[in-house]
Amino acid sequence: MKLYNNAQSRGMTLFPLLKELEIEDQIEQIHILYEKMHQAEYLKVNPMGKVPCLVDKGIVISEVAAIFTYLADKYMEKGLAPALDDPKRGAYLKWLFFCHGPLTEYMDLKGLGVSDEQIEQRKRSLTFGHEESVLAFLKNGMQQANPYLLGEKISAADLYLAYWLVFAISFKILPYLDEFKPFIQLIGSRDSMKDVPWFQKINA
Ligand SMILES: N[C@@H](CCC(=O)N[C@@H](CS)C(=O)NCC(=O)O)C(=O)O
Repeated sequence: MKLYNNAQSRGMTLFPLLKELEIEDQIEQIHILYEKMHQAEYLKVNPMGKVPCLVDKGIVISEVAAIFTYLADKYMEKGLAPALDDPKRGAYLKWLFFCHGPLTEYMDLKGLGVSDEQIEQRKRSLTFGHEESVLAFLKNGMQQANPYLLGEKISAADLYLAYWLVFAISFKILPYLDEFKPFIQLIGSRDSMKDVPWFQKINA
């Protein structure tokens, strides 16, 4: 497999997953400079001109959540994805796609400094609705985590959510609420997360 990526991109969310799946040695990492992403050579791989992008035997998978889902399913025996007939599969997909859609849209708009008034005016068409819904959804999920989102076993959704949470908290896009702490500390204590700088930053 080839993973087209850039160390300053959201593609870094995938590294803990590769470590947990123990497949780092099966993936050729291809570093793409931002200046090259919209040039013909890379557009042939991903016409969106974006990273990350995974290519597995000619199958092209762009979009971080799709890559999480694809890899966790491909290596299902590693236990990071519930089986297709496992009732936990619904919550698993919900969390992966909540992170990919509403949470990242919210983070992008907050990071750009879009005002609360503008968000309020567009709340019906924004995928996250409004800020209180995002915070309430996250708090509720964290409170119900036992200790992971799906219960006793960690999943790829925990890795993806924890990465985005610590990133957003580090950049003061989200507050570091008490409700988040047990979950963040639990995921942050894993070997696969030790190179993720945002964990150290929020605890500094
Ligand atoms: N929806 C895509 C977004 C990917 C994305 O926006 N990647 C950025 C880096 S974080 C990128 O490649 N930017 C290059 C560009 O737009 O020129 C995903 O989640 O995978």
